[in-house]
Amino acid sequence: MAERTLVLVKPDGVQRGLAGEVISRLERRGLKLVGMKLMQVSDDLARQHYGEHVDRPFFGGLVSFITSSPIVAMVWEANNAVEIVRNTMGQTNPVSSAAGTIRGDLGIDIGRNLVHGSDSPESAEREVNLFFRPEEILSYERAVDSWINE
Ligand code: D4T
Repeated sequence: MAERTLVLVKPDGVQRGLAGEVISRLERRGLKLVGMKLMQVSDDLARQHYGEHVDRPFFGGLVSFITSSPIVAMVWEANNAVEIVRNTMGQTNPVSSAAGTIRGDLGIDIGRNLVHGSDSPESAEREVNLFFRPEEILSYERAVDSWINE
């Protein structure tokens, strides 16, 4: 099975009407969408998701931001999906994100960086399981696949 990764369009992305733009960029790159929902993140889920940052000074702001308004949670699939999504999103801080990336084209502030993508296959598995039940992730064939992957 191809690698899977979790992508979130954060509250700023949904509020700014950029969810479609994010989805479109990932679709055009060639990744396959296998799970998607609009959801309100609970305080509990936010704390689990950002658990590795619990001791950082920005943790409180991160949790209150991600729970402040709905997000779009997605699972995308491809060989090397984690790395491909990370480089499509650009550096964490939009100040340093290359033009042509989601953050480099659409953002200017690290606290409003529009999207999240898992940072390793291990994180991806943990995060996909946090946000999705197994039956919410679909398997299907795309007729175009042989034009995307050799
Ligand atoms: P996410 O998790 O949002 O995809 O971000 P990254 O994986 O690219 O980066 P991260 O885990 O280091 O940071 C998580 C989240 O915290 C915000 N943040 C980060 C912040 O507000 N101030 C900071 O100084 C840092 C390092 C942005 C992303």
